Amino acid sequence: MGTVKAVAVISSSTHNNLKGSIHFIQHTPPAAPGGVSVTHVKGRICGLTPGLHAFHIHALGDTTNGCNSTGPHFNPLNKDHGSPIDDERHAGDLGNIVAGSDGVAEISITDRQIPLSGEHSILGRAVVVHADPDDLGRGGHELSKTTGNAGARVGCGIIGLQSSV
Ligand SMILES: [Cu+2]
Ligand SMILES: [Zn+2]
Repeated sequence: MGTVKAVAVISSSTHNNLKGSIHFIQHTPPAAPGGVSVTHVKGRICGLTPGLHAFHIHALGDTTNGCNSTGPHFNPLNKDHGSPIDDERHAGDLGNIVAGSDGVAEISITDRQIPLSGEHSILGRAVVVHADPDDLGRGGHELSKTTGNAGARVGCGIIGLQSSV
């Protein structure tokens, strides 16, 4: 039993006002291989355009070329892109967040495919927020099944371990 906490500080190399922080909390790591752990994702991002923005875990914690070097969606099970409630989804597919007219998105997500420990841990990977909505694999665009056709990566942050105290 225990708690693992992580945080990602979101910044942007293209949008000066875009910033935020995202907290990850996993209670009770899985007892056995294949055990399901639930991760709570909470935070806020400011400086977005109002409306829906795709929100993903990308595979790499590499921002040497801004958010563009964070690799593809985290996809340890080799699936197609989808919505968080689909069986066919990337582990990193967290759907859309919504920014109000003030440009602020409040985020509160619970997900079972983004553990902070074990083989498929998201520690050291990146959270990415996009310019456009995620079509959740249903848009019929050539990119729907890989990226949700979500457009530019406007902000990102690397998921780092935080004190659990
Ligand atoms: Cu993405
Ligand atoms: Zn995806």
